[in-house]
Amino acid sequence: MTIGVVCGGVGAARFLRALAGVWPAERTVGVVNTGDDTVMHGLAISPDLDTITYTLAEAIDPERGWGLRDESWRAMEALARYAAVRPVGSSAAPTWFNLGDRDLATHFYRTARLAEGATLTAATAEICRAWGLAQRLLPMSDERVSTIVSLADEGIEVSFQEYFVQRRHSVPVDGVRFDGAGSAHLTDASRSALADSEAVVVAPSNPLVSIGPIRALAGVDDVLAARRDTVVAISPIVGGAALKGPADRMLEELGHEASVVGVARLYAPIAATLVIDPVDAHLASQVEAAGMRALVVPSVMNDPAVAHELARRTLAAAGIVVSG
Ligand code: FO1
Repeated sequence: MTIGVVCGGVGAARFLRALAGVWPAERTVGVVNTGDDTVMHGLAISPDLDTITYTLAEAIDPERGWGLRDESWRAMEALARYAAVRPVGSSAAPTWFNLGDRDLATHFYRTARLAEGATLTAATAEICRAWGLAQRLLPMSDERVSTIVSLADEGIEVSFQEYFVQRRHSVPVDGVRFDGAGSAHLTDASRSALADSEAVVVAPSNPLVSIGPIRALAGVDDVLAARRDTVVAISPIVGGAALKGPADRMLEELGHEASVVGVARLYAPIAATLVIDPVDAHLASQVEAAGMRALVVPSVMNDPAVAHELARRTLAAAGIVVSG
């Protein structure tokens, strides 16, 4: 009996960490967004998988929310020498995407294993084992799916990291698409996690660019819709603002409401319950009008006791009662 968790990055990582307090980690499976994945310096980088791995290993940098704590940046500093001689038109030596010295080892390993013919699922399982994780983390697909963002002011499309990191997600967007999603497949393991788990939780991640790429894969919405009574989503929008990142602005820019009601309209087809924070309790009836049961529970996970209770009540909403 497992719990499946549909995951983006930081919010999902924090929820999985809390879930480990109420549900056995070895019976927890995360299906993780890989639309943010990128190649830098020829290295395969999977930010959401790594954010979750490092968080569950208690190795994440707590302030940044990505990368390793106590990190050093000697390789990035050394790269500046080459950035200075890079010819016009070359993308060699990108210095806008920061890779810490110890974090590089993860990307070296993943890249080498993929070059040997391993799947991303296999490489991820090995990385999780190296970090001592009991949870199973699964990339949503072993095939490449890339989140592409249209920038309203520049009139161009860029990769997710060019939007998120290079432009510090501070520019307006007027479109998002998931390149490759039409032909990529949900892995069998991920499909089983969504179809066969006792309950599925949609983590408090960006509904458009973290959960969106997973839902863009054929069959995902159908699998979740078929069991929607045991699917619980946690709103990443609290009081009209994103817990982290640009979800609030993105929702508005792309024609949705930046509120728990907007989130409910997106998730109603696949989940019966939306967990909303008490600051949004006055919107519960509108969440219900959008087709979801509203469960009011403190959901800002900056206190371990709050996170623990959020995990416990989220499982209870899916019919799983755990003690403590
Ligand atoms: N986020 C940043 O804001 N700046 C960075 O330089 C950066 C580097 C980076 C390197 C490896 C990694 O796994 C994640 C990294 N992130 C960085 C975070 C990441 O790009 C985003 O938080 C996610 O893609 C959004 O979920």
